[in-house]
Parts: sequence; C-alpha cells; structure tokens
Amino acid sequence: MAHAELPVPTFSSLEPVYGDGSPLEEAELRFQILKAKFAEVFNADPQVYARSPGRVNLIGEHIDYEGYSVLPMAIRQDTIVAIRKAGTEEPKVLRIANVNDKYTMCTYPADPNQEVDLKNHRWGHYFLCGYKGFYEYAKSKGLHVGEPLGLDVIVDGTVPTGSGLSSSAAFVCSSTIAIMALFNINLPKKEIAQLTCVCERHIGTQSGGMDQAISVMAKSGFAELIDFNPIRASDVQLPPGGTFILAHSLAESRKAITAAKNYNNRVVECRLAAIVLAKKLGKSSEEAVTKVKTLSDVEWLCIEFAKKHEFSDPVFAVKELLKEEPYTVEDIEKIISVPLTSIFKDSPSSLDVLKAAESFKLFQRASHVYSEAKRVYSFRDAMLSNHSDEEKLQELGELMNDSHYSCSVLYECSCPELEELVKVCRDNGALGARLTGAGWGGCAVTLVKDGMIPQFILNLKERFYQSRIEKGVINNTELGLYVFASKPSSGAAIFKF
Ligand code: NG1
Ligand code: MG
Repeated sequence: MAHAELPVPTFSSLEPVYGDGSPLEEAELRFQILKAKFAEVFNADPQVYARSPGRVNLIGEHIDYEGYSVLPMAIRQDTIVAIRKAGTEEPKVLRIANVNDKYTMCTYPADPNQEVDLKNHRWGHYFLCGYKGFYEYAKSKGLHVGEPLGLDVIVDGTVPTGSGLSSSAAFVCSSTIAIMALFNINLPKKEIAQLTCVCERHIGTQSGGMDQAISVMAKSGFAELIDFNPIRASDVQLPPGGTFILAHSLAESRKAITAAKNYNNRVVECRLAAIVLAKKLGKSSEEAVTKVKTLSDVEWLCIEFAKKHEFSDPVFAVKELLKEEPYTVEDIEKIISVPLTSIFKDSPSSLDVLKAAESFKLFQRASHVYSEAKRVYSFRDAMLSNHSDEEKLQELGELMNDSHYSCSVLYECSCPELEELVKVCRDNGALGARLTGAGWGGCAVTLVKDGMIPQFILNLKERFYQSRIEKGVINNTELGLYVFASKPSSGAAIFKF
C-alpha cells in the first residue's frame, strides 16, 4: 500500500528495477543501444531515461471505464524513452525517433496546444499525448514549467503492438514520465496513473485507466487489484504451481483506428444502458442523462430492484428491464425522451459512434459488465482462500474461461483467430484461457501448470502457429515473441546515469 504512494523511483543503475532474476545484460545492452542511437541522430547524450511496462489483464475486461476494479499484472516487455531538452533555436520542435528504423522520425511543433491529428495516425502521436497531457496538468496545477521547449527523443519499445498488451500505455506513460523527469517534477504514483490515463485519451479512445495504472504502479512479483475513483492498487500474490502464458492470435487489434466501431462504441453502449436502466428504475430523464455516466452509477438501483424479487445480482435487473434485441436510436429516445446527440454533444468521439452504429446491444453489454465485475472479486477471493493451490488454480482457470465466454458472446470483442487460439489452449491442457486487453485481435492469456509449460508451448506451436509459419504470417525464429511465459514485472521508473 505505502509503496503505491511513492513517486516513480529514480535509479542510477538498472539493478533495482530489473532485479527479478532476468538477465541484466539484456537491459544494459538496450540502454547502450539507445545511447548510441541518440548520439547518431542528435549528436548528444540523453538527459533522462524513463521506462514503463506493458501489461496483461488477468481478469476484468472492458469494465475499467465503467468504474469497476480490474486485475492486471505488468509484463517484462516495456517502452524506454530517452530524452533531452533541445537547443533554443527556432522553430522549436519535438523530434521523435526510434531505435527500430521501421518507425521513421516524427516531428511536431513544440506546441502543447496542437491537436493530435487523428485522421492521420502516426506512431509518434503517443508521445504527443504525453506531451500535451503534461502541459495541461502543469497548467491546471499552476506549476511553472516555462515556455515550451524543443525536445529530442529516442524510443525503444519491446511490447508487441496491437496485441492487447498495452504497448500504447507503455509508450504514453514512459513519455509522460520522461518529460516530467526532465522538468524535475515528481508526483505520487496514483497521480501519475491518473494523469497518464487522461494523456492517452488524446489518441481518441475513451480509455478507462487500467493500463496506465498498472504500468505505473506495478510491483515485481505481484498482480494488482486496481480500483478506480480514486485509483488504488492492492498487491495480489498468485498461487504457486501455475504460470500465465501469453499467446498472440496474430490478428492485429488496431483500436485507435477502429475505435468508433469497437472500443468507443462499447463505452457509449454502456452509458446508454446505464441511462435506460436509471430511467426504468425511477430516475427522471434529466437526472438519468446528466448524472448517470457509467453502469456502476446505477448498480445500487439495480440491486435494490433485484432485492424486491429476492435476488441480489444487478444482472437480474438487466434481464428484467432491458430487452435482448438491439435498441435503435428511436427506441432509446422514446424511453428517455432526450435526443442522443444532445447527450454526447461535447464528445466528438461519441458522436462518431452514433454515426457509425445502427443499433445498440444494451442488454448484452450491461450483462457482461456486471458479471465480469463480480468475477474479478471471485478471482481475488479464490487466491486468498484456504483452498489447496491445486484447487485455487482450477478456480482461477474456470473464472478465466467464464470471462472469455462473456467477452466473446455478450461483449463481442473477440475474433475468429482468438476463438481458435483459446480453444487450442484449452484442448491442450490449459486450466483456463481468455482474450486479454481490448480484444478484436491481439493476445490470449492462459493459465498452465508449471510442469506442463514446455509441452504446452510445443503443442501450441504445432496446432496453432505451424500453419501460419507455412503461410509466411510469421517466421519460425520469431515464435518466442508471440508465445511466452510471463511473471509479474515491476512498474515505471526513471533513470539518470
Ligand atoms: P488495450 O488492450 O491496451 O487496448 C484497452 C483499454 C483499457 C481497458 C481494456 C479492456 C486503453 C488505453 N486501454 O486496452 O483501459 O478498457 O481495453 O479491458 O484504451
Ligand atoms: Mg492500448
């Protein structure tokens, strides 16, 4: 607990962060490469490095933005940002380069008020999110950070992109923290988690905050139960004898580009479900539309309703009060007597959703959110119980399977490749398997008994990846990047050498 109150730690050697038994030489080499690249591109040394990891969400999918707790852990793969204040010559620019030449240098004016050009997606936009968010934060707190400066930046990311492992949050968090460190501003972790969540919204997704919270607050050896409003992280120890394996479906999830039809669509559907429930449970239209933002806002009303019928589960209210058939705009407007465009008038990305959608599956989305929120606590309770480790692992696996079913059938955020992969995992002895992260592609996380790991990975290779290697989707030699065991890693850190 106390740990999470600390500012992001500053280190002058790698040891404290990578002291998790994994080879330190690897990390050292990355810093050397970054430094060499910095010299090559900018003819100078970086002043600061910041690191922030990706994450795997073990359970609690698509509920963070509804205000519900989630249970992720940080992975070892991360983004490191090396940065320095550039010269004062005009025009002042942000120059963002990458150790991987596949990502060509992005330049932007050194202007915190510029908009992120969402129509033309570029990899450097994630740095810009951190940059804008930092200045907004400084302004809101009255911090003196002076006139905007030009910045030179080199990025090294090892989190596979579009994989549901939050390469985006690793990039946004390391960028924001690097800028903060450059200006000698250090904040408590909770505050950085909150700030970086707001930063990432500049990319156009109505992000919930899980990814940034775990990336900043993670501790080596623990998964974290993350609560929101206010953000809080509690350590959760995983039972011995089982390991989480990550396996990529090889379908890329491009959430920032397709947000209006998937991620933001679900955020809007949840809001509409909450408003309709509020209205049906006795709130005035005015109150429902102005006060109710998330399904957690109407949970108590749902529970009270359920109790009148001798139940206690909010899903009961969803079943009674919402219809299974999709709602059209007219259906909803008839119930709440307010035009939908007026509800979302201040949110351009929500208006994009209204334009792109034909109808809204309120029953399914609300059922998923309430049941998934409950599974997070069952998962935590299973770990804290006095059952044998063997039983605990079984229970966790079952909850993961239930979560996947709900994501796939009720929330519809899976895809054929993920369905196939999850099935192959289960058919080959996994205790549980589910999609992780936003979905629509990306990775599955699967819980496997330690003794089975080598055979399990071999089987996955043969039964899922081999045909894709033959088709040239991936290379045989790259397989380790797509299937790997993951131990809980540490959170963000600053390095000044
Ligand atoms: P990924 O998998 O990184 O796209 C997204 C959201 C999370 C959360 C999950 C679904 C962002 C930055 N992250 O994660 O907040 O809602 O989906 O559980 O938008
Ligand atoms: Mg992301």
